[in-house]
Amino acid sequence: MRKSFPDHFLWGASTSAYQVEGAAYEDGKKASQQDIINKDSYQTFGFATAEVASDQYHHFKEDIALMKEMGFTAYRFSIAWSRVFPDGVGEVNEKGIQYYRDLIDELIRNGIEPIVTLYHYDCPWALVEKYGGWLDRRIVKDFEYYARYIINEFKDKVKIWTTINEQSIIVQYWIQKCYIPEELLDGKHDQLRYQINHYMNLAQAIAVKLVHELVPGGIAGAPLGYSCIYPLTSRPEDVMAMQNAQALRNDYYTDIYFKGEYNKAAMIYLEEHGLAPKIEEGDMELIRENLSDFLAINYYASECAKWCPDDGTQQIRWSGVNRSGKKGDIDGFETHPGFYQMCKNPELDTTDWDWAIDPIGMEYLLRDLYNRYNKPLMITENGLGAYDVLTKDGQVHDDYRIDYLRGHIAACKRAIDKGVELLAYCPWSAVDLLSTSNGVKKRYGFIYIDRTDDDPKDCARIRKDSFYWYQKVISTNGEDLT
Ligand code: BGP
Repeated sequence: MRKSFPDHFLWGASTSAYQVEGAAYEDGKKASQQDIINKDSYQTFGFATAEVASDQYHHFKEDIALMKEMGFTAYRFSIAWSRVFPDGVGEVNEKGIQYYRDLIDELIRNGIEPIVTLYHYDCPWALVEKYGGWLDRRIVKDFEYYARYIINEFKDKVKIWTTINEQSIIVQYWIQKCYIPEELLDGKHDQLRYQINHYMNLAQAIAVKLVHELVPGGIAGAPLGYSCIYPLTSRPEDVMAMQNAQALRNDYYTDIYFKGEYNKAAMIYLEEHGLAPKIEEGDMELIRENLSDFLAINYYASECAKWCPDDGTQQIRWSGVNRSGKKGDIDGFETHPGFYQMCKNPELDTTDWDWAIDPIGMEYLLRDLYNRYNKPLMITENGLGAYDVLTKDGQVHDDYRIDYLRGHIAACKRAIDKGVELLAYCPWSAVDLLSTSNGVKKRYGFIYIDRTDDDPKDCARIRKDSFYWYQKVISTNGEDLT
């Protein structure tokens, strides 16, 4: 029986294009919806824009050298659609695609396996202006055009493809992840959350199909935002609420990827509440014929659910966000009366942004997913968002991050010991980057980027304590976590 990480286990970290690259309007790149969304959150909350981010566009060789120094054998990153096709479709931007050729070649030269994500929240703005982006079914065809080009371009160099990032999170937090016009934000339009997700299911199935057709030995799967869900108490009502939450928040996605069908309990709930997506003839066949090879899991925190009666006192609401970074400032919990309500887990400590810290949750979900679908798993995100302090002598003592990662890597190891097939551990994030909803002061990286929300400074790279710790973890293939 295996009692350690397999020899070929992939160790690395993750980022996404708009959160790390910067150069938002350079060398022919045009805006993505994230350039617009982040410009707005700069004005509203003072969070950094995506214009410079961590400036990886100009620092990628330095970043890859640091990754190599840490011992990475994999790097998961995404391709910015509007860097390659500034208008979403049509003419390729030669300088844009050249950036990714250079990035991938540099990774391979350094013995680091590129794990590419095709789409990470950054729809070309030109498509939003043309027809509303993901609000319109025409995007599926345009995504296919883009994905075919990228997969074909890198078919000999990239073997592991992740498709559309975190469909589950896009449904929950759609305004941070998709540009949604003001007039659609009044609750009457919530069905569109699931409609967008249905279009993404079609696009993701097409991406899997293209990888299977074009990439010799290639494998494809979705990177899903996934949290295990506990019942608040052992009262049977809370346990049923947990099962309902599991159906709508998790199985609704994984059943599509691995069974090619929508989870029944979740779909019945959506139909009863006018939220179900419109499905056209042929859609389910496309999905069924193109199942995923693996699941890429983005896990940060576990969740907790309790019973919520449908007695007219509460209405449907979506997940809350903590924008301030002060514990307890989360502005509410997802509620579906008669189905479930999410709540704080009194057993767990949280980050400053109210994300429950729970390494055992990682072990639980790995074992649960593997038992139910029997498919290989990867961790493509996991990490601690925290305020880091750069000392006067240029160091970052992030022992809290080391504690967090140590606990989660140990949990991966226990899951492997119980027979789970885990292929990779790529936490968030390689370098500090722009958070999706909290600017750059919420940091995740092994490498500190010297900038603030207001001032991009020179984005100098500084190794944190966690950098040296992770280096040791990798060099011992996960044996030494001290
Ligand atoms: C995931 C996203 C990432 C990343 C991470 C941390 O949902 O895939 O893009 O940002 O969460 O979240 P945040 O940036 O909001 O702290």
